[in-house]
Amino acid sequence: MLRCTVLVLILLTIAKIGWTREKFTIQLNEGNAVGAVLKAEPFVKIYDGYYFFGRESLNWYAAYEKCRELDSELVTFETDQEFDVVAAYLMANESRENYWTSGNDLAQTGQHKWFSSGQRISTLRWAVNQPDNAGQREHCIHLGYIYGDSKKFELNDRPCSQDGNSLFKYICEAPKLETISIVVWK
Ligand SMILES: [Ca+2]
Ligand SMILES: [Ca+2]
Repeated sequence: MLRCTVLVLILLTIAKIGWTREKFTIQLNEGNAVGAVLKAEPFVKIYDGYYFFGRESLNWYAAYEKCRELDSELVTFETDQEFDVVAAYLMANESRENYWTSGNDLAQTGQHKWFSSGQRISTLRWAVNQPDNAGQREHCIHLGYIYGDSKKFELNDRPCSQDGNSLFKYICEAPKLETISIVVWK
């Protein structure tokens, strides 16, 4: 009799679980999927990224620290399209300054990677003959008008620190946005 009662209870429990539907569902989407109003300051929206243009001239490490203070990192150009839209923004604002990116080959000379992602740098935006690791001491990557006759922004490697001619402005990039949607039965 006891065994029979337990069996009935188990069957009832299974049946109850089977009837219970989830009360809510959580869904993650890339970007601002619902067009929410965002307060992005001090970051500026350019295409689908958010950037901050630091105005102090710093070595690469100090620039990285400044970005971390904003919960961001030095800019990483995952695509040349991203490089182009940021460069176009700077040109539209008539800037010909130098700006640090997250790129470097500090871990292994000649293996240039984006520090924020660890991904290899594959770009067609290097200036002619760069990166050249001039003087065997250029391990951090910036964008700027590299040569006297340069007509556009390009990438170059320069000493990360301990060089008075490598104190540059910097671009921080905010983390990618995600939208969390919670759908509730009511
Ligand atoms: Ca990026
Ligand atoms: Ca160089």
